[in-house]
Amino acid sequence: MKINYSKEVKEAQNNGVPVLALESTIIAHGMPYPDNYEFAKNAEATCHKYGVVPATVAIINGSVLVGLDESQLESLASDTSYKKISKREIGLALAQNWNGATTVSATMHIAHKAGINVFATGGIGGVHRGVKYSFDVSQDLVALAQIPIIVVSAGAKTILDLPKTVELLETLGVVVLGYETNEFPAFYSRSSGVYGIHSVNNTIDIANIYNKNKSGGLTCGTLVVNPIPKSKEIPIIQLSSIIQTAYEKASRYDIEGNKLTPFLLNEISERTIGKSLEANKALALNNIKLGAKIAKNLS
Ligand code: PSU
Ligand code: MN
Repeated sequence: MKINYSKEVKEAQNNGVPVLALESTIIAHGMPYPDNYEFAKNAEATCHKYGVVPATVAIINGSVLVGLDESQLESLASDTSYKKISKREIGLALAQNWNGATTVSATMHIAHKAGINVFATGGIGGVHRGVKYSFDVSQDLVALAQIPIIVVSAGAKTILDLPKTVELLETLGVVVLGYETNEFPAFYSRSSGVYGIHSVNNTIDIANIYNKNKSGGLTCGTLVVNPIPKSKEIPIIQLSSIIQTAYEKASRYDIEGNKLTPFLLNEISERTIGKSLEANKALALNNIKLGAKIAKNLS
């Protein structure tokens, strides 16, 4: 796979400057325009402010890009023809010259091939509610089991079945490190009532655990879950009925497969009058800050 590095990423790698991978589905399918463009620029600026070089991953015209310039970021944010590319679609996208935004699973794969070991995102995909009927489980979980990089997230949304998501992460052999918490965070909310993860209190520990996983020959990823800042949190109780309604609407309109997550996100954003969008931006930037610290500890 040919990887096209931005000049800045290439230089950073040659000079031992830490690089932080970022995904592009959160931009193309996770937020509306122009908020998503502002967010993407803010994400890059936050990386620079915290001493790491941003490497946003995307596939443009069948080329794998690691590190985007401003016009590429804007195209990703505003051009609605970008597909959502998970790990299984990488080869397809390259063979058929697609424009596509990469999900957590695809970004993990590309970042790992590009020699980057830390990746910050918003939330990971997981086991959907209604899995009993739909069998809908995100490829992100499988990628976490297979690709040895650090993923920093705010947990996963309560649009998912969080207890089953955490169980499956255990089954798949993925270590989950709660940053200053032993409770799996629920994206917009700091708490979920789901425990069964390990608490860590500093980034040096995270870097050490990752290094031990690697030297121990473990090929799984290291998942760091970082709760949303308190000031931006939306308590779970305010979200439950909105999520319930969004699922019912999705089912009425036969929305399923990879269309489901973007649909649910949009419904929630509309019904919380933008509050969820603000929360989404804040938690993603918070993850970038933590990811930057980890990347610096590793370099
Ligand atoms: N969850 C969010 N925001 C997102 C996504 C998930 O809160 O933008 C995106 C990520 O790119 C993730 C993908 O990898 O959705 C998972 O999609 P699916 O559930 O179809 O696997
Ligand atoms: Mn799915």
